[in-house]
Amino acid sequence: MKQLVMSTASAPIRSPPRKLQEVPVSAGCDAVLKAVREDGAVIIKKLFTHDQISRLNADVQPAMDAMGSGSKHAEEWVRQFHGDSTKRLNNIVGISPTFREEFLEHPLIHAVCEIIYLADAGGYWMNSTQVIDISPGSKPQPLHRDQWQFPIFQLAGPSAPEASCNFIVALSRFTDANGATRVIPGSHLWADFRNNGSHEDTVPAEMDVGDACFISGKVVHGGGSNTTVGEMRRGMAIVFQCSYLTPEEAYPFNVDAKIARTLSARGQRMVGFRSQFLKDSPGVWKRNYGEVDEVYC
Ligand code: AKG
Repeated sequence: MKQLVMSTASAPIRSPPRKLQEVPVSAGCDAVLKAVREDGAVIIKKLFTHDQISRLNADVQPAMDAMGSGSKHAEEWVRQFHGDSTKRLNNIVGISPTFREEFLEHPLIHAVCEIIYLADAGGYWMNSTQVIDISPGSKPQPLHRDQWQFPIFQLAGPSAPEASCNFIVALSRFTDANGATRVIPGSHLWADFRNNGSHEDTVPAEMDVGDACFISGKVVHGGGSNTTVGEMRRGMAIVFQCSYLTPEEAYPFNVDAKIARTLSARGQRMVGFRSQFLKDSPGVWKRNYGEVDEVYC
């Protein structure tokens, strides 16, 4: 078993690059993890084919069409985070057969997650999957680190285990102008994670359809502003986390058990239809001290 490779405690200090590194999907997980260890983010070229992306887009389109833009949340900062004219669709597992059968089973995604989480935490599951449409005229999303959902990790500094990681897949082209995700390379190494830097420090994750920007939960990033007149930017965030942390999406309440039964055992574990057996522990997310799969799967 390889040791945790996201740890950055002894990484040499280098000046932040003005462009994210790109690796072909064929380079494999060592190349992905090397780049993310250096910069906190990396673009994986052609993680998915155009055919896979167009089938996924077709699966989610009716739900995206039925959905209004912006947040109904009372608090202003949450509305800003959501984006006034941004659409955010969850439950892609329940909605899209293409996601369930192909995206959720991608070998490189699991190879990367296994290295990050197995030696360290003993297990991982999905935090959320969200299709995000950023409309023309949208302002930039406030900069943040994904691990801010788990405040103790914000206090634990750059060499702490990786709470979460995110594959942001380009379901349309991502350009500087249409709202490509903005990242501050190197910000996963900053000593003080209360500092989210500024938009001037960011670089756009420009991508072709099917590429993915893989980011550490420690790196500062956010959706970009869409300054185009008529070009929608569509991305999908697929977020994983160690399985001792509570996911954002309450999958077992969203995904029908009939659909869950069609998933692989690993797919079921990703969405809470199986128990989570962590390192050096009798496990969590159980029923009668046993596996939940006896009931659901
Ligand atoms: C978030 O919603 O937390 C994001 O970081 C979204 C990034 C994007 O839409 O490019």
